[in-house]
Amino acid sequence: GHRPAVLWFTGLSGSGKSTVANAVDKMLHDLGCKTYLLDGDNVRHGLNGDLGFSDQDRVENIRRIGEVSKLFADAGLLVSTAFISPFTVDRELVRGQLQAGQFIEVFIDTPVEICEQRDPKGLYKKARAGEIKNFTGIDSAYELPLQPEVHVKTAEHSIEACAKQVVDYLKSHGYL
Ligand code: GGZ
Repeated sequence: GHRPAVLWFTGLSGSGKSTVANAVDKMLHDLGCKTYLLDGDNVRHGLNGDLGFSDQDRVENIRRIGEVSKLFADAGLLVSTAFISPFTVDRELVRGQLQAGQFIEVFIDTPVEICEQRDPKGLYKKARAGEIKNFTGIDSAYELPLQPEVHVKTAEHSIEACAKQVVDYLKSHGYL
């Protein structure tokens, strides 16, 4: 068995949030946990298909994801979410919606220079060219998590090691 919780991955585009979150979700599944992963693929196209990337829309994006995460946590699952979630106040609102200890902030701390070098979807290039406005890390803010429960550095460790770091946190804090 396991205790329910929300693993809230936050970090820049290209930081490796989704990749690490997917690896964590698979490890937890393989350990026999009931899990669910929320990411851009299953949320921004559906539930939040009406939202863009203005500050206001990002706030609403995170608010809805927080509410959905809470429903899954109430159902007893270990939820992983992978969204930039650039604003501290919005992340803290989600923390406040959940029961004590159910919000685990996982900071995917990859320097913007490295995210821009990786540029897996060519979005930084477009942002630099002015073809995308309000791009996080270029012309829209990313507020650093000050006291994340888990601080992950993808530029220094393998995906496997980063995922294991998160799972080890869950083990050492009695979630697993
Ligand atoms: C940041 C953007 C933008 C802008 C499109 N700024 O690397 P990706 O492509 O797959 O991940 C990014 C994703 C960010 O969506 P989130 O829902 O995580 O953002 S937030 O939490 O801030 O609401 C990127 C793509 O969408 N994308 N335009 N302007 N990322």
